[in-house]
Amino acid sequence: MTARHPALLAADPQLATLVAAEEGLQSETLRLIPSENYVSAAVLEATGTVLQNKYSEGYPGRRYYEGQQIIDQVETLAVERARAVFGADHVNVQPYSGSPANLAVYLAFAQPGDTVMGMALPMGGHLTHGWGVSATGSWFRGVQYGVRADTGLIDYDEVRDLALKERPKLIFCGGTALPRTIDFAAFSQIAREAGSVLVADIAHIAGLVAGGAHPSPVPHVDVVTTTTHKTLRGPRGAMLMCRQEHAKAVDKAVFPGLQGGPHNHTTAGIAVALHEAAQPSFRSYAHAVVANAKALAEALLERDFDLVSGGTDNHLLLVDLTAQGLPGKVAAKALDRAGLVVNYNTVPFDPRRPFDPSGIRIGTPSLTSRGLTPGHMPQVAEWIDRAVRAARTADEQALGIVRAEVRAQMAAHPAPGLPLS
Ligand code: DSN
Repeated sequence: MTARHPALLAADPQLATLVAAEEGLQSETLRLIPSENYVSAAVLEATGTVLQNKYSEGYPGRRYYEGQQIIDQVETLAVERARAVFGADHVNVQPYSGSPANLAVYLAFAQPGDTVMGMALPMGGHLTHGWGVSATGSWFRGVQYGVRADTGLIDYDEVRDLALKERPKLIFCGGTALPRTIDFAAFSQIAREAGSVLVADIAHIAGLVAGGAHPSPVPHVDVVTTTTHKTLRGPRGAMLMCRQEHAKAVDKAVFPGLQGGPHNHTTAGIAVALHEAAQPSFRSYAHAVVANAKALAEALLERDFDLVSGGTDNHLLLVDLTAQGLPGKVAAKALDRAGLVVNYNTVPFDPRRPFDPSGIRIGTPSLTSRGLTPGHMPQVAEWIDRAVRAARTADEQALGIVRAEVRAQMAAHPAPGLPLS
C-alpha cells in the first residue's frame, strides 16, 4: 500500500486503508461476476493521470475550451483504435457509462412516447432496453420480448411477430444474462422488415467480439453500444459505434444532448485497453474466456446444476437453483462468504421476485484474466457445489474451509493491476 499509493496514504489514511482492503478482497477471492474484470496496470495508471484536470466539451478540433492540444490527440487515438478493433465507421468514446450511452441512442433516434423494443429485464435484457422502472420504459412505450420456456433461447419468430405488430422506432438486441450467441443477422432482417433502427448492446461481449470469440454486430446493425469495463477489460466507461450516416445524430445526442465534458482520464484508459485488445494475446484471452465458461458449465452440469439454455456459448452461465431448494440470494451470500463472488439473478419465467430470485449468474472473464484454464474449472465447480450444499445446512465452518482453499489457489494466480499478496 505504502509503495503503491504513498500520496493517498499520507493525505487520507482512512481512505487509503479502504483501498488496500479492496485490493486484498479482489486478490484473495474468486470473482465470478460476469460483468466484472481486472484492468491491467497500464489501464489503471492511464485513468489516474492529470488528464483528469481538463475540461473538453465538444469533440477533437471543435471544443468549447482552449488548451486541447493534447486531449484532442488522446481522444482521436481512442476513437481510431476503436474503429480499427471493431471495424466501425464512426465511434464516440465519450459516454460516461452504458446507461447514458443507451440513453443517447434514444435521444438520437426517438421521441418521447415512441414505441421501443428490447429484451425484458427478467429474461436477460437490460433496464435501459425499455424496462418499466427505467426512464426508457416510462418516457417511451417499451414492448418486450423474452426467451422460449422450453429452450431458454430467443425465439426469432416471436421477435419478428412482435416487431411487425408494434413497428418500434428502436429494437435493442443484447443483454446482461444471455448465455448464448446473439444472431445479429436475424435481428437485422427483422429490423429491416419492421422499419426500425437496430441497436446492439454488446456491453457484456465486447471483449469477445474484439477477440473474435463472438460474431460482430458491426456489419448488421445501425448502432452498437458498449461499456468498456467488462470483457473488454478497460476502465468504467462506454462507447457508441455507428454507420457514418448516423455519426452526426449520435455525437449530437451525447454532447450537447445528454452530457457535458468527457472524462478524459477515462478516455485515456479506453485508448490503452483498445491497444491491448488489438494484440494477439487478447485474441487468446477472449477464446480462453469462452473455453473456461464451457468447461465450468460442463463441470456444473455433472454436479446436477440446472443451467438456463443447458450451457453457454460465451462468458456467462445462468444457474437456476430451484432444484437445489435454495433461493439465489441466499446462495449468492453464502458463496460470497466462501470467497466465490457471484450475483443473484432472475431466471426466465422466474416465479420469485427480482430482489429475491431463483438464480445466480456466473462468469469467467476475471478468472481468465488471472490465468485459470479449463483444467481448473472442475475445482471451481466443486467449490460452488460445496458452498451451495453448506448454505443449505447453514454450515459456516464448511464455507470457511472453501474460502481458505480459494484464497490459497488465488495466491498462485496474481491478478493484473493488483499488488502481489
Ligand atoms: N450491471 C451490469 C451487469 O452486471 O450486467 C449491466 O448493466
